[in-house]
Amino acid sequence: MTWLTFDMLRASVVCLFRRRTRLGAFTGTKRRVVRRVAGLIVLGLAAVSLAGCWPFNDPPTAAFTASPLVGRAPLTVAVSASAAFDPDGAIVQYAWEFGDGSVGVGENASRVYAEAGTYTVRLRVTDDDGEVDSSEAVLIVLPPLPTLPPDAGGGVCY
Ligand SMILES: [Ca+2]
Repeated sequence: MTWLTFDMLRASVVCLFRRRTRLGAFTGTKRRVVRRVAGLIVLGLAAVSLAGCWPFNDPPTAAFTASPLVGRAPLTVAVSASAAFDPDGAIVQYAWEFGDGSVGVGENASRVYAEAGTYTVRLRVTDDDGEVDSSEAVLIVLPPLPTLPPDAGGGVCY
């Protein structure tokens, strides 16, 4: 019986990189053991890669819709991140900044803008490996329509 020695294991690793090795020092059964160990190492690395254990991560993509993008105050805007995705996992966090100092969480949210102005809404998504992506959209909130004074006398206005 041939035992796997440190020299044989080292020769197997060296053999993987196609460098000159002391494989010639082994004969017969020992040479076959070295080649089999090298083959097992290659198969092990391939199995780990295929199982997704290799430490690679595809980043998420932040995409969202906001509706409406323009309107008069007070304007209620609904945002949805249903178009955001992670190609090799899942999105675990949705964070919103509404551009007026307020924030929100969740795939869907809404915000009422009471003041006229231009606001930048930002979505930030985090995937299950902790990688982050963000996206922005600009909203325009117009001043409210002026309110007409009530008709004082019920007369005819010219
Ligand atoms: Ca990912």
